[in-house]
Amino acid sequence: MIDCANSMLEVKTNVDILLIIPPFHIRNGGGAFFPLGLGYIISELDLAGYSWEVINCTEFIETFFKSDLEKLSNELKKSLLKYNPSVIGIGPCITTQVRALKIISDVCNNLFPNVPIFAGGPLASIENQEWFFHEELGIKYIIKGDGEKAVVDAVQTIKEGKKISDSKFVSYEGYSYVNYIEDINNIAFPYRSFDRNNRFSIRRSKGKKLQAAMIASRGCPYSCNYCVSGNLKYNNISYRRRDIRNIIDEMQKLNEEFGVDDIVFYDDCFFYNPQTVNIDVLAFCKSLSKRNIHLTWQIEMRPDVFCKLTDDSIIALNRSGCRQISLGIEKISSKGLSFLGKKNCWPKLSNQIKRIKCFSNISISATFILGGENETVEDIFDLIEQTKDLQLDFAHYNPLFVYPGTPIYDMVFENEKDWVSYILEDDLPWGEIVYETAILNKTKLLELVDFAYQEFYKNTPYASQQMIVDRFNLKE
Ligand code: B12
Ligand code: SF4
Repeated sequence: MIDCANSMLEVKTNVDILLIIPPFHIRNGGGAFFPLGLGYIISELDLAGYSWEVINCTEFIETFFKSDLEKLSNELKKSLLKYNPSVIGIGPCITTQVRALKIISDVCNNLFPNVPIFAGGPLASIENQEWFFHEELGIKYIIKGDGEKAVVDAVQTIKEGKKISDSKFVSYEGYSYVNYIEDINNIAFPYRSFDRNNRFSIRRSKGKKLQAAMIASRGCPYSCNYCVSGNLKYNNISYRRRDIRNIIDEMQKLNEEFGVDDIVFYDDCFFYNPQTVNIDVLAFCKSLSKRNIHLTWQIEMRPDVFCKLTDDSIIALNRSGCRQISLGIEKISSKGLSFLGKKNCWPKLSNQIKRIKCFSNISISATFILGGENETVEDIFDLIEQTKDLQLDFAHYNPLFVYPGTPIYDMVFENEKDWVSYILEDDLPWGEIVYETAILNKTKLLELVDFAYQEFYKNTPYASQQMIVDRFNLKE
């Protein structure tokens, strides 16, 4: 009996590619769903007829505390031993995952010394950060930029018995290739499963509603000083948008085939152009209304674009199911905004929010950044007071974080490698680099973030809701 059980355990599944999703350190306001980028890659693998399996490390741990990292190592080993992969792909990788990525790469390199391993995602696509994968993680190959065609080609190359470096889409020391799909309408929709409880690309069940995430564009045409998205340029082009028809086809498919009735668009800029925003909004809403699909949706918008919305556009958005607009306001003072590389449209913004609340059901949420060059505690108190007057439904506060690949990184660090030792030596496990000054250090900024949440939510109807209390760490 025992022998039989052991031999059954030893049966391994052959798979063309094993995909490993690195975990997050979940902190207040955070969460994780199946990454769309990987969903896109899986669809292309399916079309090409390659087999794949996913090990989703967000299912093993939710923090990067030492005990959780040990658990990650153990659980990953157990899962990996079930497979016999031809190639391993790790990603999407982002900077905050350094601690977890070190463990994942160690475990993979030890268990599969002869299997080609590559990594991809935003961190792999940042210029001058290849060294992190090669030197810190011992991963020889990375896929920069759009992964769909590159991953398929890499698998095909291996299956043909060649070396992974024979694929021109894969970068390694001494060779760099940035993948870029010019027409993103030609990419298959991301893989989703029909099962309501399945983890594939369904964001969450919201009461009776089933919520999924979508992305209608790639990148951002702006380049704010603190943000990676706008500074990731593939072939010098930073923004591509799907056609309206293609976007609505995916919405319809989600609604009709999967029963999704609420969509969160994770685009950096869904409507990005202040000059044409009303034409763009009306065209999108008209096409959506014509399809007669009954779902609600939410988008993110830049405040300068939002301020240009006319009454007609607001009515059209409301009628076609837009239930929330999330604004990246970040700061209110001109000094603070100019440090972040953003425009000030403050006086118009507060009127526009009031106008929208007056004659639509659209909720408005906004993000704010605390900290920055010469910012004082008084500046932050002012910001918090002003955010309370804005009639926002939700507010999110974060300290200013420093990411490699951004102008603010170059102001803070001398060397493109310094961020890794900072993160590994930091007393907090979350993998973030807080922008500190002589006036506002990390501890003070984090205290102020907590204070901002307390202040904003204390007089709102949400203050008594357990989910909000837990999520924003509110004191009851
Ligand atoms: C949705 C999203 C989230 C979701 C999480 C998604 C999830 N999986 O659970 C949430 C809201 C939780 C989130 C959180 C965070 N996020 Co985020 N997020 C995004 C966002 C807006 C969209 C991602 C997406 O779907 N893109 C669309 C797909 C198609 O693109 P993609 O992911 O890049 O995938 C392509 C390639 O990268 C590649 N690829 C992807 N995966 C893989 C894997 C392999 C093996 C290969 C080869 C290739 C490959 O191929 C894909 C298809 O072409 C991006 C911005 C952006 N525009 O991408 C930021 C972004 C990824 N996030 C970022 C950050 C910084 C964070 C946070 C740290 C923010 C914060 N300070 O709280 C947190 C981290 C979470 C935590 N708890 O600590 C940064 C990452 C930058 C970096 N330095 O690495 C980005 C780029 C935003 C930015 N403006 O700078 N995020
Ligand atoms: S903050 Fe927003 S607008 Fe600015 S570069 Fe990033 S995604 Fe674009």
